[in-house]
Amino acid sequence: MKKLSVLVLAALLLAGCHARIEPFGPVPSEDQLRWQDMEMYAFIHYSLNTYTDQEWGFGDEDPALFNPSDLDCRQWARVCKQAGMKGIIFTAKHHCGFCMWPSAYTEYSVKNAPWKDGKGDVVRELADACREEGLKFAVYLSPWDRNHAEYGRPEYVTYFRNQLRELLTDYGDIFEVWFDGANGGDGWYGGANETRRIDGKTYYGWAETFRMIRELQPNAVIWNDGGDRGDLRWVGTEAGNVGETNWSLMPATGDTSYPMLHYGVEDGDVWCPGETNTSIRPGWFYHETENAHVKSLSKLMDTYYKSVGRNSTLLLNFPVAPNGRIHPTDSLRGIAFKKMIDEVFRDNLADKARVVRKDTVTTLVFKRPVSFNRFLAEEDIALGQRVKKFSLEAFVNGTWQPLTDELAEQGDGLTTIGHRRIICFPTVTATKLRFTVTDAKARPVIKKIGLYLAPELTADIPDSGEKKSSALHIFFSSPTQMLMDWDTQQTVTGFRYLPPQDGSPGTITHYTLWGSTDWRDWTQLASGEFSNIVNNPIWQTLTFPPAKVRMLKFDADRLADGDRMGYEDVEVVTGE
Ligand code: FUL
Repeated sequence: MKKLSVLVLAALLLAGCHARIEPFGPVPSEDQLRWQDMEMYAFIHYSLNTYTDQEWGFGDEDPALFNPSDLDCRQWARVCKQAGMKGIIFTAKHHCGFCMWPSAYTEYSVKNAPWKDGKGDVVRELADACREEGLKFAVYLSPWDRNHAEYGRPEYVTYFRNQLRELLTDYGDIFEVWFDGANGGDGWYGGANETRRIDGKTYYGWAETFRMIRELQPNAVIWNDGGDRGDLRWVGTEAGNVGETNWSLMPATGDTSYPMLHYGVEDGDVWCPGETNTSIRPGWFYHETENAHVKSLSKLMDTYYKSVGRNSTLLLNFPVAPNGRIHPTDSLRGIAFKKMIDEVFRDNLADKARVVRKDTVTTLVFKRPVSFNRFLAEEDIALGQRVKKFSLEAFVNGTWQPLTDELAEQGDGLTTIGHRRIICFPTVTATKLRFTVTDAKARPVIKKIGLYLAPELTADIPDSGEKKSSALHIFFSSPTQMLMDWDTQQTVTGFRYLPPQDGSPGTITHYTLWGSTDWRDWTQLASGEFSNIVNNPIWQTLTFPPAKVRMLKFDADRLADGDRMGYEDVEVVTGE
């Protein structure tokens, strides 16, 4: 049987080859299914806040502040695409009310900014750039508007719908409409400078607004945090994680508490999956002071496992800097993130196994011991979310060992699968893997099983070199390739390698060291042999002419033993 055999086989076996399977309970719409398959897409926060160093504008910020020197939506789209994002949701209007497109209904927009003499339209440029890069496009339109004089009165709701109509009519296909729930109260409100409270459930008349969206963009999904149930739900936090138990179901009506948002509701009566939104930096908008706090690769991977790996999508924010571009640190980190996801999931060991199935137990049997540390399962959610609990065991040296989720927070075993569930555990070497569905609402329909060996991801270590604020991040893109990157460009003059000191395998005897500023073009800095390293495993020092780099690639061209590079320590020598 060919490659896909194991997956299809598992699906058919679990599903029962002959019988047509009836859906169970609430199921996703076509649009929700298509949206879920996007898995990762980007948020872009950019507005007057970018120029006032704020997270929330008050509504009286001067449009004259909007004059980027180098605004380049194509750069945003290219970065997002290379970071594995399938679409972009743009803050067309944030709470300050400033419109990033020349709305016909207000003067508070790009048309009164110096940028392009008031003739510019950021929404248009981004929609076009997305289309060119093959990305989907979507809009964030803040219901709360701290600029508008009529906010809190019925007139504002008409204004809001008029704006929405412009966005849904003039910019092509929109895959998602995002209505933030924040309604902070005080604001400029046309000069009134007062506090206005509204009831987010009733004031905006959501049912009417939803009708309009369905009519103008019938394939868009609606994210609504403040009122009527949309097609998607917030997961109750902006930290970048959803509950490990994550049902894609919610009650059709009624209040929504944090546990419901975070874990879904097992017996909920509508399909309403979670979207995990978080920023690549601490804030949603760009702040220079956060340049050294862009999330590390290990933090981003943790976010991936706790969102996409928990039956959610990941909506990852990239702020735009005042010059009108995504900052290089954010873009490089985003690209490294995608490279690492590809690397982890490149080689599905389940393809090499014999699959044995009995009832709800699936065993993968290997001819010889294999090492792995990630398990993946996917339900065919078009037929409903069914699995409540499951277990994983590895057959190691003649005994079955339970595998537990090392990212677990709840501690009540392995729960729920849905669109995709990824379990992370320390590397085991085993001849069998046993996956048992121990509790389900209905007969499980598993459409994919995966088993992987993720490269080791070391912690981020502080760089002892010239730039105090710049941390060096080290990770592996393959068993024989180490990658290192910094937040800022460095001048590198040397590299040091200390082989394993405890006799473990992987000592590098032949190497090549490369430097780059963009992950694309690599310059060879050094190549050769570490002579006598096996008999005398001491620090090896490479020196070369000063090179300006942001990342290094260290290839183990030949190993003394083993098939994975080993090291006790490495050091980079920076400075002229
Ligand atoms: C929040 C907003 O208040 C933030 O400014 C940001 O837009 C975030 C995505 O949603 O509720």
